[in-house]
Amino acid sequence: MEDTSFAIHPEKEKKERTDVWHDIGNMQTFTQVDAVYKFVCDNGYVNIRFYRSDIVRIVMHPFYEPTMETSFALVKEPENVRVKAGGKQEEVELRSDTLSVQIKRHPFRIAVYDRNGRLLVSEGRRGMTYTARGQIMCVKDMRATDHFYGFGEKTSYLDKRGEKMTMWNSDVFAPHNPETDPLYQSIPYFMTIREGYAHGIFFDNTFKTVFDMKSANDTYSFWAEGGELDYYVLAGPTPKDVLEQYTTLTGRMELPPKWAIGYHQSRYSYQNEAEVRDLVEHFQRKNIPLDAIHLDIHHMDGYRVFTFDRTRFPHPQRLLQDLEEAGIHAVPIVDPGVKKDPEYPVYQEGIRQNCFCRYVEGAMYFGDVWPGSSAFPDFTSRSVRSWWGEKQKFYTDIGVEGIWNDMNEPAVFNETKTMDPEVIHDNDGNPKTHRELHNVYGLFMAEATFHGLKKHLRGKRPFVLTRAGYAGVQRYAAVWTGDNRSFWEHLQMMMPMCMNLGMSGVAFSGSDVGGFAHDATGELLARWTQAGAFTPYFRNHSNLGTVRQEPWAFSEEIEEIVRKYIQLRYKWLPYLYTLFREAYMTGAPVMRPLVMEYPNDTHTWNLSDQFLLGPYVMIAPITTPSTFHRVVYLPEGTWYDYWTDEKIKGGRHIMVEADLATLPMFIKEGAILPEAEAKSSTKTPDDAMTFHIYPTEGETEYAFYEDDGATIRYQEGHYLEQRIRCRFAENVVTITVEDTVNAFTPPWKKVVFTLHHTTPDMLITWNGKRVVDAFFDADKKRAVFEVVR
Ligand code: MIG
Repeated sequence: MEDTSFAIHPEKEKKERTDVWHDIGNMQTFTQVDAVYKFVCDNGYVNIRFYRSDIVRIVMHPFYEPTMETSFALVKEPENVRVKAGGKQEEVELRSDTLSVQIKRHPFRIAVYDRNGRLLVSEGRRGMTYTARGQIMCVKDMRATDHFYGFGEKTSYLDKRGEKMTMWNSDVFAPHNPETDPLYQSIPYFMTIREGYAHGIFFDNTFKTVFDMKSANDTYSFWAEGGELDYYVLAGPTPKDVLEQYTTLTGRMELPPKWAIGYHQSRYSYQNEAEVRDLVEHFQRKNIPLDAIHLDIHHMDGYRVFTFDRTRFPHPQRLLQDLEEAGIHAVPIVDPGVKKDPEYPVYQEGIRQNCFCRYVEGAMYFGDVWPGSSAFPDFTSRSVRSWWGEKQKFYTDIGVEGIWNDMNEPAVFNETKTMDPEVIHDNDGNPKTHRELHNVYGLFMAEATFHGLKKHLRGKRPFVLTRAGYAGVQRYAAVWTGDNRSFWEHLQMMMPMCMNLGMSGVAFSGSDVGGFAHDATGELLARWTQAGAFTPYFRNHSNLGTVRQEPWAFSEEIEEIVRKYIQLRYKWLPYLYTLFREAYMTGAPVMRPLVMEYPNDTHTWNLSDQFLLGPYVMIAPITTPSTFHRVVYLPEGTWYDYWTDEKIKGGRHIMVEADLATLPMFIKEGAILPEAEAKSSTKTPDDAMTFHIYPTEGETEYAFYEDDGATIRYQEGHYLEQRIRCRFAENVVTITVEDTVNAFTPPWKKVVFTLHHTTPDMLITWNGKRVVDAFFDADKKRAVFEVVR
């Protein structure tokens, strides 16, 4: 070699650092082309475009004008926004009705203010930068009062100030620690809460990205390995506004079928038909509600997707029918890997129709997963997604309505844990490497599954559960937090994880109740079921080789407690369902950190061990062993202990006693809460609806939502919406119920009102009529009366 030119290989010289960060430099020109404001700088090109008056998009590329392409996350086209552009000597201002973008010329730096002149984001010594290798980074000023939320699925505490987080979808079986990062989902988005006001940034870049809210005292940054520096500033000013803005860009969930928000039982794996039937028999005999049983990978023939192992599951259709009669849905797992097997029709078809990922030169990509060497559908291509969608028919034909997508990071058994970054994705004729599209693989797979199911369910709502995803995943699937362990620490951690998923647009999330890996104990299962009963997604799941974790697996005492809380879940379904409707309409999460409702309250900023359901219900689980008390923070206002109705003044921390059978729960004054009866599954119609009212001086109201819980007819207006009002003044309680939308007739006719904290001398009226037959429970200080709808 030394005899050839190799001896003077240029790389031999390469001792200089390649990662020098170049500043974008000064603004040279500024032009407007239609609604896009274009800036040419010394070292880069920037386009700015308003999507709405409260959403502005900023895109930079160091070497050429930005393409203004968006990722698959975006569902929103820019609106016509009235913008005033003004150029002064030192800076350019772009002003909508809501935002003012102020751009300094020397050097090019961007600041965004809201309509009240409040500074949202700004750049100082550094702003937009890049390296010769095509990495890009944006550095923004950070205030001492900034707190950060969102970032999708991250371990550790609620407030991400002081954290540095990477987005690179990863299958992590090793214990999830506070430092374990990244996990399965990549949602490159966050919300800043500063002095009670919120704004957001969505960095729509599908390469590996890093958010650094840690390394500097007065700046934070977001970085990507490649692509364009493409981000949206969301104006807020409340946390709910930011979620409305973010989900305007990335979409909202559709309403799940009601069965999907019931209780799910899973294990890796229920191995055969007899085991599944035995499970059903146990749930029925023990009077424990159940809506879904998951079929993990053992249901397949040699882990070939869209097959059944006919020894273990000889009559899947009959099994599914029997489950259906018992009110139970089966949810089979479907992984992306398709076994390389010339006699396997799905593989044959995929090959013949060119559905699998390849290298740019044409060679197939194979990776090892459960079935051995496997090919991976290229979900970035529309035709492959519709092929995969058609495959769902294998399941829908026998009555399946929900699918569980696992391993879709994609996980591959090799050193890097995933697909070769050099694999090329067709991306509908706009080819890109896996390095660029890795983080969206799971999102595309969920899309294919969701739309395939939806098509074949002909008007019924599908349920999809996904492990991996990107921004926008909420449009297609619920997310569970993957392979946690039966550790108390993981019960603790699931709260901030799910709350931050909720702050990231994913309203439908949950953790494996009881813990996946490691052995659960009865006490852990009891406490986790208490908390899990109030997470949006509620599934007990455990790993191969761990102790059994079904509700009855430990002792009668534990079974009793677990039953009580699963039943409680069913009583609370109408309230939860109304919150899911809110998520569908506005993007607001079901499970909320306190900071969402009380952003001004310093105690809430990093409060990670209690959460709210909507604005009125506080859940404060016990998350340590042999512990029968805890401190609970109650924000300002008056609260009631859910179990005793004791009235408690808020704005302080309180000490609460809670034996193993008690989950501390508190209701805020002014709440109106619907409650159903416990039942064996959501298949059983409600014959009564109870409304609990916690009166407050003056007036309070609640918008109750109900529909058929199964079809998509609600999207054409077939639902019931009731406005329930309660006015309370000088011992007179005035309740009015008004159907604001009456296009669905619920099965229940009987309506029960329970007024908390009343006295016998109170005068009650309902829809203008004096209620004379209210029953007064002196012990509980409750007045109860019944009417017919
Ligand atoms: O790596 O299908 O997170 O819920 O039971 C194991 C078997 C593959 C990982 C999932 C887990 C599931 C398991 N899967």
